[in-house]
Amino acid sequence: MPFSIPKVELMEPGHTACHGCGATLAMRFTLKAMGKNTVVSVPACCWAVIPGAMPNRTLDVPMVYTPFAATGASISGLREALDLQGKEDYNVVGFAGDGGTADIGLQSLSGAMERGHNVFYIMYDNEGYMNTGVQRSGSTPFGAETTTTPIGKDRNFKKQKKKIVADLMIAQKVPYVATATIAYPEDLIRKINNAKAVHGPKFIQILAPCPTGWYYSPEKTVEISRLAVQSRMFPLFEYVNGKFTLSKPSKTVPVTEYLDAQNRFSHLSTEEKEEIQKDVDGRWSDLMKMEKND
Ligand SMILES: Cc1ncc(C[n+]2csc(CCOP(=O)(O)OP(=O)(O)O)c2C)c(N)n1
Repeated sequence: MPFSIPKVELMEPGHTACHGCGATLAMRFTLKAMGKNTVVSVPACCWAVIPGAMPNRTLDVPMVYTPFAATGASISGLREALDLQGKEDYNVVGFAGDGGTADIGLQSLSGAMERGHNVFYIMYDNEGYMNTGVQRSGSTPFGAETTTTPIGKDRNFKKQKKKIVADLMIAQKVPYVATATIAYPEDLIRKINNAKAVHGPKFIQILAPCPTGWYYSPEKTVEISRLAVQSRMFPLFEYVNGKFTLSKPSKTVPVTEYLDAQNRFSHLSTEEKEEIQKDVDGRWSDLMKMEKND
């Protein structure tokens, strides 16, 4: 297969992200696929500080800072304003964290998708409120330690399961929905290109591992992102106008390989890890059924 990652760089060196930040790679690959005619709207999140302080900015495309809850509303307005100016060829991209998407921004996202604006909403999923100090979000998986689910003597890890926003978007029949991760940039870029071919709202959830909040060493970000897919903790799929396609990893590994690579899960017992494996297996068979039923 020919190398398909565009050479264009719309993210300059000099950003202020932590070493090994998966969200930084998510933005870099997203912009490579989007191209120069792109406007990005970013709410309060790590990406609100990663571009650097004024007058410096690491992005070579216009960027709007938007209130935490308002990414969906912001991209709706940007789209309509650009269309009125005859700039239909500009991509309007909301680029928000999982807290800003699964929790506080969910109604705004859902409204924008329902109104049918021709926009992209990218949720970079680092599974916690990382910018403010690693608090749990609705998208934090079962079993994770965060600063609001600290282990302590009560073993107070997150007891609820991950809220999967891509599933909510499919339930809402958004015309284009996909999951992706930074270990597979060609898959991510192909999905953005497929999304571009769909006129209407598009939602992509990108798993973006976070060494600071998942408690692992920064050089392991790509490896952990790959393990998320191979362990099926984070399945990759695409849903285009009602047609669902699931990517089957060429190599599969038990969830313990993914869990044991990060200290946020280091307190889990064998039984708790087995519970996670069972849950992952159940979801995988549900996704396989979804593909068959299409
Ligand atoms: C209304 C409102 N509440 C709280 C905050 C404080 N705040 C800023 S960023 C942030 C966390 C964002 O988490 P997430 O969306 O997951 O993105 P990440 O930081 O992980 O990149 C919070 C709570 C805010 N800016 N506005």
